[in-house]
Amino acid sequence: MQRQFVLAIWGRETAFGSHKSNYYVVKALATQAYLGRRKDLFRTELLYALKMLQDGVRTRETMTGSWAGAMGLTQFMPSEYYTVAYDLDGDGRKDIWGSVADALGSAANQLRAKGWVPNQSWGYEVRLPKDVSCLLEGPDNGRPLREWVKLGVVRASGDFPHLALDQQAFVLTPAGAYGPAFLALENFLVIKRYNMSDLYALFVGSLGDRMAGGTAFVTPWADVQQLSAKGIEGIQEGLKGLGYKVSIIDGKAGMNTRSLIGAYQKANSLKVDCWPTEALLTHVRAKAPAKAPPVKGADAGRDGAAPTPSPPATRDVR
Ligand SMILES: [Ca+2]
Repeated sequence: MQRQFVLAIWGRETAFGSHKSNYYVVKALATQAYLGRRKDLFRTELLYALKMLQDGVRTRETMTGSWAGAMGLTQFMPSEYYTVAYDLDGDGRKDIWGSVADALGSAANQLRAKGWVPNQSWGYEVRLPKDVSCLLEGPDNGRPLREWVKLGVVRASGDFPHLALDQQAFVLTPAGAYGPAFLALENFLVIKRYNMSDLYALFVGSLGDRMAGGTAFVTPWADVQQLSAKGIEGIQEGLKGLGYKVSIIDGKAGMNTRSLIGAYQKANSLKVDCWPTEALLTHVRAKAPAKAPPVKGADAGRDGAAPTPSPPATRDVR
């Protein structure tokens, strides 16, 4: 795979090794396996972490990592150490903590295992024509890049590489109508499998491009207000109640949620910007079928509860 993207992952995960997280990984994973939202996943990782101690890969003192148990220069979970860590410097040890070659080789091996398409980019910044709006966002509306070109999509700077025209691409508008738009390719989804976040994949893809001599995004990000996770959950619940295909109610305005917001706005003759706002929440709530009144004592306070603070941005979910 192209070297600039693993370099970008190293930069994003640990600022090229300068950021050290010092949670004891066994304790961090045990906590997540007991209290976290994805207990099964973390229980498996806990067992792999214990195996690492048993196998002498790390000691009790050096078994440190993020709050979610990710370790080393490119932040690997314990199971990934056993499946995709790679001894690139050839000294007989897979040292993702102290060897830059091993850490970058391991990240490349991991991306390859997740389906990296050789010699393909992650995507391109584009300008969308009027009738290709944000509600066409996401892989479900994907089609070959040359068909997007026929619909009037142009690259923000320069032309698309000729070889890319046959590749499957989909629209990505991370800030709805209020920021740059992209045509994303399969490798965007591969980076997302490394860390399940659109903005993570965009960060890594764009940083890799810049390292390889590319330029900054042409379209600026507008200073848009972020609706709270609770508010986004309210919109997701409302849309689901109205029959929209909401894939998961998680309080995050991802591709699925943004495009459904666009569909809802279009159906209700609102301005189509695919962006969750307080006004939209009110609009959806007024339309959505009323919930049954709460039963006293049952699940008390769920709706009034303070939003759970987000954990620090680090790699745990894929
Ligand atoms: Ca090595």
